[in-house]
Amino acid sequence: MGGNGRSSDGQVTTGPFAHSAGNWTLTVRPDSRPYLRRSLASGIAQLPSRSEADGVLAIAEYDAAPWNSTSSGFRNNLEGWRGVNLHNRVHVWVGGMMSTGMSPNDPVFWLHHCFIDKLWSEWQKRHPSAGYLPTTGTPNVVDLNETMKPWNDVTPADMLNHSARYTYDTGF
Ligand SMILES: [Cu+2]
Repeated sequence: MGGNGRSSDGQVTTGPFAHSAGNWTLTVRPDSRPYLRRSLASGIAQLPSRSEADGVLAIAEYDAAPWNSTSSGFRNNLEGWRGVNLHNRVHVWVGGMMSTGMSPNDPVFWLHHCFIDKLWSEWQKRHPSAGYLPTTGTPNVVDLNETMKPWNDVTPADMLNHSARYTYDTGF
């Protein structure tokens, strides 16, 4: 993954994504700077802990009204808008591009999001009788059988069982 960004400009100068070594020129970027930037542990000191992740996995309900960033439930606690802050905190901890809308420029983004998806898979196994919410009739929210933008041919229900496409070694 390479290292931290240097203090002067946040540029990652080590590893396979070091632009200064001729690698990883950013083509979709917010400004003229073509290099990957990080600032590890400067925005927040600590990454989430295992016990914090376990606490979120223990939440039995997937989501709740009003279905936004104030909602209780697993989704919002996993995303990090409330509670111990799992997903969002990792973006802030890595810093640089990861704390912006350009976060997919950092290969760490893909590992991070894959791990969030793994936590979702673990949550499904821990709560087999729970499921995606809301199920139906919720204005301005994607219900279980409504299509998701931008694809318009995939619903949350289509994505609940991912095992035909991939699996995780979830350990239980
Ligand atoms: Cu993210």
